Parts: sequence; C-alpha cells; structure tokens
Amino acid sequence: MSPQPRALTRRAPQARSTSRAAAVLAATLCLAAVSAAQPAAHRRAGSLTVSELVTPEGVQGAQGAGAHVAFAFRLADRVQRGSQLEVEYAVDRNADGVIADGSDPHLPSEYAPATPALDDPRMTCRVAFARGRTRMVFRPATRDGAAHVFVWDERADLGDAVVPLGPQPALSPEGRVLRNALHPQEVVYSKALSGVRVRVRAVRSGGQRAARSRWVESELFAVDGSIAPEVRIEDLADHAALGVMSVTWAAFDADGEDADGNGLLDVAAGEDRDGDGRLDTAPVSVAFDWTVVAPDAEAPTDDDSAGATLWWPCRERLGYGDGAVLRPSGGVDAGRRWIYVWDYARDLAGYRDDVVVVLRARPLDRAGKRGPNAYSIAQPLTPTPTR
Ligand SMILES: [Ca+2]
Ligand SMILES: [Ca+2]
Ligand SMILES: [Ca+2]
Ligand SMILES: [Ca+2]
Repeated sequence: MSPQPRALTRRAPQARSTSRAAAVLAATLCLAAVSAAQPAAHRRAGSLTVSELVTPEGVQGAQGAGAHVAFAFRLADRVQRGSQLEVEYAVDRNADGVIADGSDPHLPSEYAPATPALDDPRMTCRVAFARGRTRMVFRPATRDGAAHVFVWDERADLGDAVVPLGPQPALSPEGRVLRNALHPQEVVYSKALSGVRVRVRAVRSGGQRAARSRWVESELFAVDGSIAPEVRIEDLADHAALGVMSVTWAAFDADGEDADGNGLLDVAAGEDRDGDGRLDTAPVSVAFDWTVVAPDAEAPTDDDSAGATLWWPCRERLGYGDGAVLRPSGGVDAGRRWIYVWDYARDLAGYRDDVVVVLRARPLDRAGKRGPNAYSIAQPLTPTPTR
C-alpha cells in the first residue's frame, strides 16, 4: 500500500479529542447544520463574498508548522451583518487522483467539516452561544471586504495522518518502494492526488436576507501529523536445523498510547490520552533486508557506514512468528516486541559460511512516516546451501 492511501484511509479523527475538542466539533456540526437546514432560504447573493483565501506555506500539522492551521481570507457583504463560516477539508480518500467536491453525482464529495480551533487567539470571529449551539460570527465589510483568519484544528480531523505533496511512490505493506515487474529500474507511483485542500464559504442567515457565498478553495498543501516510528533489533536466534533465524524486534511510536508496551490500556497510568476507552496502538511495519560482507571488511552499522551497500529483501518463513506488517507499537521508553522469522537458508544459499551477514530494518508507521534504519550483525549464522 502506498503512503498516500495509508494516510488517507485512516479512521478520520484519531481523536486526540478532549471535551474541548468535542465542543468544537459540535460547533462545526452546528455550522454545517445551519446551512443544511435552510437550503431553500439561501440565495447566492452576489454581495456576500469570500475572497483571497491564503494557502498556508510549507508543511502543516503537529510535526510541521503546527496542528492549528490558519487561513487568512476577506469577507465582503453589502449587508452589514455577521456571517457564519463553513469550512471543509478534503483529501483524495479513494486515491483516484481527484478530490471530489460533490458536483459530479457519480463521485461522492470527499470534503468534511473542518473543526475550528476556537481557542486560538488568531481566530477573528466572535463566538456566539445561542440555543445550546456555538457559532462563529465573522463581520464583513463592503467593497474589498474585511480581513479575517480562520484557524483549523487539523489534528482533530486528520489525527496523525501524513499527506505529502507531489508524486509519491507506491509501497508494499512492509514499506518497500514498488517497482515495475518488467522494468525493475522503474518506480511505481501512487495514483492518489497528494495534498490537503480546504474550502470556505460564508452563510448569512436571517429570513429574506439569507444568503450563501460561493465556495473558495485553497491550493493543495502538505500535512505531517506523525511522530517518526523507531525499530530496534533486540535479539537474534539461529535455528540452524530449520535454516531460519528468529529476529526479536521492538516497535516504538510516541503517537500510540501504550507507553509501557504491555499491549494493555493502563488507564490509571494515563495511557488513554484521547479518553475513548480504547488502546490506540500506532502500528509499525518493518522492511527487513540483508547483505553480506567479506570477513575482513567492515560491516555497516548505520546509514553512513552502509553507504552504497546493496541490500536484498529478507524472505520470511511464513507461518512462523508475528510478521512485520502493522504491528502495534509501544511508547518511547518501552517498545512492543515481535518476532520475525527470516528464512536465511533460502537467501544465503551458495554463500561461504565465513561471510558476515548484516540485517537492516526500515520502519514505517501506519500514517506513512518513515523512521531511522536499524542495523544488526546477524552472527553466528550457519548458512546451508540447501534445505
Ligand atoms: Ca478521490
Ligand atoms: Ca507515528
Ligand atoms: Ca500499556
Ligand atoms: Ca484511546
């Protein structure tokens, strides 16, 4: 699976939500409901206009410029009356290369309400509470309109998703870049449209004066909400009679809730950070590769010393161990341990048994974020030419 669908198909609000976020979400839904409930009453009045929506620069999100994303825009209206704002975000959820806006009946809209960051001081709306509802009210101005800022709580909606810009290589479940089977030098790219888009429109309520502006869309921008995963090779056990090696590896990802890596939700220890009563395990995948070096050569122990070393994918002895695809992780200090069973007899058949064998583990989290490579010398090994 490519990083793009991986990021996009995740359960939408991997809610880091608190009661505040819940209230904010309710406000968003309320905003959406206002427009949905009065479609017939709204005319596309020419004077109510959103314009000059500014796309934020650079990578947004908790691991970029911040999880609160500010959008500057101008709001113009001849009627000097506060307007509510509808803000929606979209990603190419079905990875068909298009962000559907609902205008084509064959393509369901991929937009969803954007949760406002009501407590962000950059927000220029007045927050009104009426009949149990929270509303954002933006004051317009005539002619060129009034300058305003809407701040999106991106993390409430996209969680730890990673949505890069530009063409992205398609990846195997372990995180290897896929290549054309007939032309292995050619990388296969994901068909998904990269990036996040936001659209904004204003809604003026009030009987005969009700109106709705046109949608104004941002450019596509990148989001990175994921802390990089980490993997360690903790133990190697050579089962020479079977020609396999058990690789005990540990997965770490601070986006998960299992801080002590015991596989259980320890509420008393504060692990249920989002308060949903479930353990968010931030799964990690690993691509295990191997190489051999001559007995008198220096074995690579990190990316620098690996240099241009050629690596080959490890073949897994299927039916044994835990595999290496989307295994739940532990916290920063206590990884969650898994066993991967390497069928080294097949991979190393024909090699002299005095070569030094090196394993490399490349982690990738569910959001599509890579972590640093881990290396381990896999000795002693007793390569067998045949099984
Ligand atoms: Ca799409
Ligand atoms: Ca992560
Ligand atoms: Ca735990
Ligand atoms: Ca939880």
